[in-house]
Amino acid sequence: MNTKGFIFDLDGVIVDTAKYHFLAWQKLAKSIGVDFTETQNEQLKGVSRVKSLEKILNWGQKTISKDEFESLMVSKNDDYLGHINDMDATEILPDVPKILNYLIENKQGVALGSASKNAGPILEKVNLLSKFDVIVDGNSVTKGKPDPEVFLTGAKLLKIEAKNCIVFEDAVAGVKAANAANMISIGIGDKETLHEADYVFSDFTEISIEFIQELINR
Ligand code: B16
Ligand code: MG
Repeated sequence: MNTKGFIFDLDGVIVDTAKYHFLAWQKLAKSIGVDFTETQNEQLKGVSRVKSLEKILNWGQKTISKDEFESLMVSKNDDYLGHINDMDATEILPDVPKILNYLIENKQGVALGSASKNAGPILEKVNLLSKFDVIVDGNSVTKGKPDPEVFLTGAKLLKIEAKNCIVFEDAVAGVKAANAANMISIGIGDKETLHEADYVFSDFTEISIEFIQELINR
């Protein structure tokens, strides 16, 4: 039997928390007199909290003290936590459970590969924690996406070679990380934005079970 490792990003792939990150960062940026667009926001997707704030400060050409930096990080996360507080299973993106269940029934490795330090609580809220053999999140890696560490750690914990792993990602940084790990990258979102991925689908409703089975058989 073929065993492949399927590694799922969280924000923007399993749940639409990418919109909450955007709202929280925009509010914070406004509070320090910085404005950024939805196109610029693509650069924040998949990127750690620290790196995201560094980018925003750079866009606004702002220099702040270390203490201020820390307190802005706390404000952003508090605001974000306010958004995710009431999340439940209704916020799981369409057809994600169908694909997860198919992989589990077919004894494939299933891992989470997220940059978020809030990944565990979010998976618990939407009742998906038990679907994953392995969780790798922002608390378990030192180098964020586009570095491949998060996905290579997932493969290692699944005990599956990187070349036998498939990554689902909505972020440019995440697709780059999957490619750098020598894994098959599947972009979830816009074809142009995610053009570096091996395959791109708008969402999981476009991914057939036949395609998943074909990935398993390779
Ligand atoms: P947190 P993913 C990423 O999660 C988000 O895409 C990114 O916008 C966020 O800054 C990062 O997690 C850190 O999240 O502030 O919750 O630790 O897409 O890799 O699942
Ligand atoms: Mg994401």
